[in-house]
Amino acid sequence: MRGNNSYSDDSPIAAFATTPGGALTLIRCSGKGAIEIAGAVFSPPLASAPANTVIHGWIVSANEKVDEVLVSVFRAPKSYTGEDSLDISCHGGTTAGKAVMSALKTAGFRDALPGEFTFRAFMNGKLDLTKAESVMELVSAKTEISRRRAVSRLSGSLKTEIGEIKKLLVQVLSGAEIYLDYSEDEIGADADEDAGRLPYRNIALEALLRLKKLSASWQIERVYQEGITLVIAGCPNSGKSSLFNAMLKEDRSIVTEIPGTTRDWIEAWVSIEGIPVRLVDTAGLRETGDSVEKIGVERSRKLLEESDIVLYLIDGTQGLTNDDKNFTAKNGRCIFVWNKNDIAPMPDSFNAEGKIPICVSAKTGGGLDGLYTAITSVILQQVLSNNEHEELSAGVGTVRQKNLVDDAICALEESLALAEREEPLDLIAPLLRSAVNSLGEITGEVSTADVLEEMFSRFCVGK
Ligand SMILES: Nc1nc2c(ncn2[C@@H]2O[C@H](COP(=O)(O)OP(=O)(O)OP(=O)(O)O)[C@@H](O)[C@H]2O)c(=O)[nH]1
Ligand SMILES: [Mg+2]
Repeated sequence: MRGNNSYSDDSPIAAFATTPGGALTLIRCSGKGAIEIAGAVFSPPLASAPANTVIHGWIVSANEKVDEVLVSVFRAPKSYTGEDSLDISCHGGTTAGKAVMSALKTAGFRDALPGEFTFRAFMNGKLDLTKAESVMELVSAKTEISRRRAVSRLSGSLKTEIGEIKKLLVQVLSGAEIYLDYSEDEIGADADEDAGRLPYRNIALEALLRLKKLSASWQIERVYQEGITLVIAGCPNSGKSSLFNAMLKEDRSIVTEIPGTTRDWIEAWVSIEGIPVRLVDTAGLRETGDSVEKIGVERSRKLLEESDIVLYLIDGTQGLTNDDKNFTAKNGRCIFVWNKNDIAPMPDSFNAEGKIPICVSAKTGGGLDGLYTAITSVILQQVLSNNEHEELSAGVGTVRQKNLVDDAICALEESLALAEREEPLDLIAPLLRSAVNSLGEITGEVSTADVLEEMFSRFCVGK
């Protein structure tokens, strides 16, 4: 429950579907009596408007014209929510939409809660939970690949995979239950050869394998959804801000020949081969008496601790300094970069901590492609056991889905272990049922009100 409103009613709701200020403002309305209620503040009459039509008219409140609008009318069950719904297209700017919304609320609509339209679509069987969650993923996708992965789930790839695995488990479960309901004599010659342990054990193993693949997919999905933090570090003047700007393709960070230019860190999101990367430029690492710079260096060190990957810049004109050599932070996650290669090419036999740096020129952009390849390969090495981009296939898209897949894996592994020890089937069957239920929760066939409310409350209003 939120205030007096709850997700689980069908009262008429309204919300802005666009951010006020653009050329048009779109207001979505849905719920019981939505068309009649909107009709009370609309001219001409709306009540008899056929489904899937667009009606031109005016929002009228207290006998005063509020705005000239287009209203798209959808009738239950053929709408996004499955309820009677309207999309009201108002004039843009900041005032027209607000005035229309105020008229709608006077007529009887209440503000929609976050994700309430999609919640209703789910409750009315319009989409399963994996699709509902992918709607949110799609809205917050940071790169083209993130978007494509979300769309794959929206079009049902995860739902299909979960459905198929669930079918396998149900087969194993019903096999076990038959043995519970009838004695072995009654089942007789048709008995599975594995009857002493677990009927359909091979099918259970196949389900387990597919579940493990799904669980592992979260690591890569998370990278594409949430991105990674890449911190550029190095001595003052090594060219960190220049590299930051070059990767961003924008003059965002101040560059000068004076060491100690960057004091406070600065960040921006970039896409590197489709992976969302939070790029952070930091103050050059050095001992300093300047109190402002000192705070900057402290912040740099803290950011280094939080980073997923460090790009450590070596100033080509200086070579490897003692400060560079003293740099110990997380070398495992550190990519060494030789900068200023345009004026100071890297000597042939050079290495830093046994690693050959990537040569770039932040000034000319030379070598950046090689740097992107190195970054991508480190990211993928961190999240994948092999070094290849996984094919775009069904993967889990949220922590909730991943946890439920893991619950199913645990229950299934335990049931297989019990079967191995020839424990009775009446101990094994409940575990199999629990695995089936976990999969049902992923798609929403089995769900509780509080889980649903928690999930949809993370959506934006109007979705
Ligand atoms: N020739 C050449 N000069 C570069 C290159 N990268 C940076 N510089 C120059 O090096 C100087 C320092 O560059 P910055 O990007 O400000 O270096 P920084 O590491 O951010 O320095 P601090 O913020 O002081 O720690 C500037 O004069 C840049 O123009 C490069 O690839 N080639
Ligand atoms: Mg700088």
